Amino acid sequence: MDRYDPKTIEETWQKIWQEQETFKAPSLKTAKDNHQAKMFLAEMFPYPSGAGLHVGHVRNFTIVDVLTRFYMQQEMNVLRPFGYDTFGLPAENYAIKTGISPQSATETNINNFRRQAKRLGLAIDWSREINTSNPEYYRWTQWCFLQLYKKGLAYRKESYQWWCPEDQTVLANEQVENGRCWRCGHEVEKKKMKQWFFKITEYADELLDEVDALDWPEKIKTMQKNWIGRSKGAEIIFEIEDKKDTIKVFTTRPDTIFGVTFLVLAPEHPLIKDLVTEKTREAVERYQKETTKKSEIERQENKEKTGVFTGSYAINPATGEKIPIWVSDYVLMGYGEGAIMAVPAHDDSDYEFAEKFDLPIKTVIEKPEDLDDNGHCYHGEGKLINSGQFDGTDSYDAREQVVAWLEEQGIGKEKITYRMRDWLISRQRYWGCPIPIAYDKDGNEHPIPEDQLPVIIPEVEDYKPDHTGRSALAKAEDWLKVDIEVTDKKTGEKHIETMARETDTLDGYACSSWYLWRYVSPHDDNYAWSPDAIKYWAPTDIYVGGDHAVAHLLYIRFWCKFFADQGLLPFREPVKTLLYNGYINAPDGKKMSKSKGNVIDPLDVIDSGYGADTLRTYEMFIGPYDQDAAWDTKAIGGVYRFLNRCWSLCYNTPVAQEGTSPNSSLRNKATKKVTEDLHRRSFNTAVAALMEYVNELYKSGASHEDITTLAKLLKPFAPHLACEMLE
Ligand code: ANZ
Repeated sequence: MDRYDPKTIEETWQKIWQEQETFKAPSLKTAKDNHQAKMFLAEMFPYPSGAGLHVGHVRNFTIVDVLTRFYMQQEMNVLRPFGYDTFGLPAENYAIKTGISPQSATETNINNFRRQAKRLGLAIDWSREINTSNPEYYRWTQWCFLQLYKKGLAYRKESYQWWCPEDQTVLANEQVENGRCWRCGHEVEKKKMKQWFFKITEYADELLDEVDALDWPEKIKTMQKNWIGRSKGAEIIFEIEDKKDTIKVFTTRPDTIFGVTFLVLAPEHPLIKDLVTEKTREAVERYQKETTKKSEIERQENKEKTGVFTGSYAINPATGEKIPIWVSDYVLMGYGEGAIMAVPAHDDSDYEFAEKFDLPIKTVIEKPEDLDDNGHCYHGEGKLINSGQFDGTDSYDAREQVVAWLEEQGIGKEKITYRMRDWLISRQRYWGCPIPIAYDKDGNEHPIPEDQLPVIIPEVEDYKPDHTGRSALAKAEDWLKVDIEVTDKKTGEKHIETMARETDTLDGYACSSWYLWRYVSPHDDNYAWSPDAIKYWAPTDIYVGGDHAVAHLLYIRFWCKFFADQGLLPFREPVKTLLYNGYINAPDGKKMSKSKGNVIDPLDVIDSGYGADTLRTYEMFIGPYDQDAAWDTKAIGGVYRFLNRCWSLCYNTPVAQEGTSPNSSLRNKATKKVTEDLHRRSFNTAVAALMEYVNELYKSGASHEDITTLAKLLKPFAPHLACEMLE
């Protein structure tokens, strides 16, 4: 061979790896007997879309691949599996449009993804491939649900869901575009429906407290903390003039109680209907209806405040003054108590609201004299003023004193509130994991017995949700009926009752909340994860992804803690080290997207003659892995020339005699640098060091040993070429 021909080399080696199962993890027995350290690596498994792989996948997969091959070279017991996250809307929408079942479209897409992943030369243990929409897998997702259900951590309650009155269907958040249905463009509404939730809030404190100790990027840790959002404050009860009802508010600033000049309720607050008067009812109801069209995000946006007066008054317990009760969408029902005490002198939102509706503003915290904030509203600390017996107290100390004083009167107490809500998991969708629950004729819930799992998704003709908002599963009449044994509470007698299945499916994030553990025993029929295998391989040592900072990465932590509490996992954190990779953008620095026509297709790059080794090495060379980088067509040519030089050095250059050049010190230098760089995951500098090494070898002449060293160091990045050189 006198020319570097990636196509032939890559085909040859991919075939050898496949035949020899080169990357199969050692069996538990072998692994335990050889006393080598274990290393469990994984990428965030992909959603196999019809569009196939993109360059972002390649970066993500190659990081894991380089580390996998590196740790194999370091003689560790390495587990590097692969899988597909296959439930979700795209396949369902495609089915609604074309009639092609999600089952069959998914299979086609997986086959395509697998073929593409193989063409990258990934060092994957293919015997461990998993697919979340395979009944062999989702049987255990349903089992996980039942474990949470048994402990009261999966429950149903009424909640609002987007609804398109034109299409008569429930919509997911991402199907609502600017307040309109993505399909027909009709304005959407919120509809109250009974939905399933996971009680993630039960673990809020632990999820928060254990973030700091994780070997995860700081920015992800901060995002998780903010998402959980623990706030220490107080719950204060306000009496309503001429009414028995009271209003409870949550505040982080009880020290400002003397400055409360009005109350504001969220438009969904259940008390509103009792507070309105004949004069205000119509305006209030109109306002409530308007609000249902807005998402929480829109409501929190900084825009002009809106609201209506209820017509009723509350009493400020500190001053005894009568204060008006208003309704506004800047107060959210799902946070705190869904009601606030407004302190316009010291809170920005309240200030804007008071200005707009001409409500009184009363200063109760003294602003430091030298403070030049130009603003109208001082949120800092200072001495209390206009606050009766608390005048002169430092605001920070006053928080506790005011709460103690209110507590004596039975109208206040300390309270911790979290921004994080319970995890809404119901989807009125066909293409998801069926929730293993049935309802008797009185509507009572019954879990499907574990020995009747999996609840398999039935085939249907039409994938559209039905007109009551239920998923297309509701149309599978035979499937809907299920016989379940029940025990009569009074007599203790057992009998079989025919019930109706739940037609909601689980949020796809439920399926990915435990897949890392399935990898240790992917085809086990007796366990979701085998106890021996989980003990040896888990937790995951290195997990690589570039998305899902607060959703998926919080959910796997929640499930891990839950299953640890059930004695089913011997660890409380699922991922030791998290690497969060940056995105690859188009050459102009913009996000790649089909509509902009700037997408680089990795297979095009490979097939243009560069080959997978060049693509892989280029994507590791493009910049630090955790930063975004722009595709550079010239630079990939440079990487190709570099691999060509490696090849020529091996095949076309007269081999130098060992000992005739200063090779051994060069060899040691290159080995040390590349190894250290890989240990600290500085992939781009490792490639740069290899380029430098090759330049040196061209000058000094390369011996067999030099070329062997070069090939070994090159192998994690350009494995096909390196294997060929080693041969
Ligand atoms: C009075 C007050 C005075 C407040 C002041 C702040 C400053 P964090 O820290 O985010 O937890 N609040 C409470 N419930 C709310 C809801 N459902 N929707 C919107 N706002 C709500 O914020 C807690 C503060 O946010 C609470 O303290 C309350 O306003 C507001 F000088 O009460 B505060």
